[in-house]
Amino acid sequence: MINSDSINQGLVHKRFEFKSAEDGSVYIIDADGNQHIASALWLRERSTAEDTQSRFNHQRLVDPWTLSTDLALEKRVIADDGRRISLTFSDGHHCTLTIDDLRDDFDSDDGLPSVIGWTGDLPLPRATWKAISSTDAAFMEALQTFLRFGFLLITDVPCRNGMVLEVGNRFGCVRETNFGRYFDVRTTDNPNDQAYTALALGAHTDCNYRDQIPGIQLLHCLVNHATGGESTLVDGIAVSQALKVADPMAYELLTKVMVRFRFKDADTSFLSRHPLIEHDAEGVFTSIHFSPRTDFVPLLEAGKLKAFYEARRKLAQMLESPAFEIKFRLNAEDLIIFDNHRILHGRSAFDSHGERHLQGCYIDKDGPASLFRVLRDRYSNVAEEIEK
Ligand SMILES: O=C(O)CCC(=O)C(=O)O
Ligand SMILES: [Fe+2]
Repeated sequence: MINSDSINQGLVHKRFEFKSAEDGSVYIIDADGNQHIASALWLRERSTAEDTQSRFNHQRLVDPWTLSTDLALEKRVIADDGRRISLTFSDGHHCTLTIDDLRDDFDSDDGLPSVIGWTGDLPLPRATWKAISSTDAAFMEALQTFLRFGFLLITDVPCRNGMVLEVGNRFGCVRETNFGRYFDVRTTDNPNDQAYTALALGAHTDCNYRDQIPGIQLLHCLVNHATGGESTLVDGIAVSQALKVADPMAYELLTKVMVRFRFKDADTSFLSRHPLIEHDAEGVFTSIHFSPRTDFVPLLEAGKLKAFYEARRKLAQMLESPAFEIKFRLNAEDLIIFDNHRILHGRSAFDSHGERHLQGCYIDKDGPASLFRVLRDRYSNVAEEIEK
């Protein structure tokens, strides 16, 4: 990004458009009015000309690394509205780009609704299966809610065996795991996971012992006559952010120490290491991995180990605090879908004399985001009405 004073001094740009400076360079002015210089090679890579980009699949037909880094612009003509530019390059290539071809390059939300961190007072975001399964508009609204809050309660989901797969397939691709394509959550003899008991489960994320941790989980309630067994959800983004503010050193430790997670049964022996909180190079939250049933802290030097244990306790206390936790009862026909990299789930203990039966499955993390973009592009007039 360049200083906005350096070209077109004093102009306030509300629009996303092309501009060219007197020296012939091309600038892109983003929706916030920031001005970005665009090099010839950067523009050339994005050429949509038929010999460069397939019109069938939008994939490139040339290897962009073979283009010269000294490539220059011979000619540029910007349409009056600033939304289209004709370019001729020093290698003889010619193309026309519209500003929409570059929109993704300047969208920090990657075309998705902005994420909203939430605390314990959030009213449960909900939608009905009837609406979600019958109209694209209702489905898009449900996707939007899911992407913002990281979860959604879907009601009126018929209590059929395996129905959770139908809902999973609406939101993306079902991810089969060692628990099967879908699994029954009810008390069993010799449970290979504590989910299949009547014990309380504190806030946790599932399958941290996998290298590829399933991204999204669905739990569909078929029967709930149990006393107890209330469901809980906590937003890992809100809690991590609060911890970072309250105790930056604790937060830092939790993002650094690789914890070993383990799962074993007769046929399976998974082991994987993850920090409890992960963020990207810019410090933006990417995931949380927390399961006090399956984690093993490495034997660090004594002082660091104590500091880690204190940091972990702080995190755990926040995760179980009513300030952050939502508590509700899942009844028959209710289904919760949640981002297993962001939202922690749990349940209170229940009296195993009353039947409680859920069915669960996992789907890949990026399914809902992909579907949201497809629907946005298909009904772009609807998408524009959705406020960012
Ligand atoms: O019983 C529940 O409500 C949740 C069980 C659970 O944590 C799971 O199946 O992953
Ligand atoms: Fe779980």
